[in-house]
This record gives sequence, C-alpha cells and structure tokens, in this order.
Amino acid sequence: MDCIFCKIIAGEIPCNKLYEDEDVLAFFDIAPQAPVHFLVIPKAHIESMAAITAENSRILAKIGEVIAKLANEQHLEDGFRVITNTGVNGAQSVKHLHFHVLGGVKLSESLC
Ligand code: DGP
Repeated sequence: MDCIFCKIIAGEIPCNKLYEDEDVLAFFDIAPQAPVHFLVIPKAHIESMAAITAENSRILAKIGEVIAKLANEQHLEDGFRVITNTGVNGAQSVKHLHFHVLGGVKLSESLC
C-alpha cells in the first residue's frame, strides 16, 4: 500500500518517535506549525475519521489516552489543540487517520 504513514509504522521511513505500542504510534510532525506539534496515528490503516465504524472505533479511545499522556509529557499543561483533517474539504493530505496535537504557544482563536 502506498501510504507514507504505513511506511513509517513499518520502519521503512524514519520518524522522530514519541510513543509506540501495539495499536498506536506518535511522532513529531515533519513541518511543525507550533513549538510542539506531533501526530498520533493508529497502526491499522484507517483512511480518515470518515472510515470510523462500530468495528474500529475503540482505537479512538486509545488515541485519546495517548494524546493526554503525551501532552502531559510535553508540558502542555496550559492547553493544546487536537485536529484531524478529513477528506478534500478538510484539507487532508495523508490518507491515514492522524491527530495533530499542537501546543507550546497561545494558538489563534480563528482556527476552530
Ligand atoms: P494533513 O494535512 O492533516 O494530512 O497532515 C499531514 C501531516 O503529516 C503534515 O502536517 C505533514 C506530516 N507529514 C507528512 N509526511 C511526513 C513524514 O514523512 N514524516 C513526518 N514526521 N510527518 C509527515
């Protein structure tokens, strides 16, 4: 499958890894939009939030736990933003579900 995040999961493309378990991988974004900007992804290839079903939705709770743990470790106690771009109108460029976690600065109020 020609998916860059699946290649990162497989170790074929390097990443600056923050966390890994059997279900989830987290790594710093290659083009950070904030002082702290990392991505949390499921290891299973799920295209986007639009592909979440009753069968695979448990991964979202797991990802939420990982985000809270990593935000704490990255000293984001003053807050942070979580974004998952979905589809063409959501400006999703990588077609593998991922959650951006942005923090370390007071973010613009105009971005949702
Ligand atoms: P999105 O536009 O929501 O699909 O964001 C995709 C993000 O993935 C974007 O912020 C850049 C990041 N990204 C793309 N390729 C790589 C890569 O090879 N390594 C890392 N660390 N991040 C990547």
